Amino acid sequence: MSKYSTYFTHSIRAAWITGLFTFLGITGCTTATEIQLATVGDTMAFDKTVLEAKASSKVKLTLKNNATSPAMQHDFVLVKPGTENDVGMTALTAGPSKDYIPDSPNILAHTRLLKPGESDTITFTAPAQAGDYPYICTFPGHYVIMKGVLKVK
Ligand code: CU1
Repeated sequence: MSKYSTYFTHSIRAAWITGLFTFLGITGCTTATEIQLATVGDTMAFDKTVLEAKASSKVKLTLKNNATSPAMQHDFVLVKPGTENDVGMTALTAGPSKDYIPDSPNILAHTRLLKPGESDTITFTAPAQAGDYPYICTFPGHYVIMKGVLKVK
């Protein structure tokens, strides 16, 4: 093997390794912020009303519905600042066939609608812009009091 071809082989290997590390950095190696959220008994309340995440970071969120009453179905719907009432009201027209989750550009992330005892885990990217992002439960009548804020820093 000539000097030139050895050099060539080495640079290919170096480029491949650099590429691999870049790939890992973009995908798996950045750990997601894990958030455990639950509902409180048979009430219309989340157990945490303030959550935090870094801008543009990966968030893995689990919502557990701790209710026992069949009437207490809940979800987690993250919305753009100032749109919680609007999304809460359009959820009513979305109806049960859509699990009261409307098609809205104001919704940034959401779990499915959970019956008592159920849980759902979602992963999403936190907004790139810092700010207070409201989250609500869109089951009819709940959003008025069942809400919290994701603080993006
Ligand atoms: Cu709810």
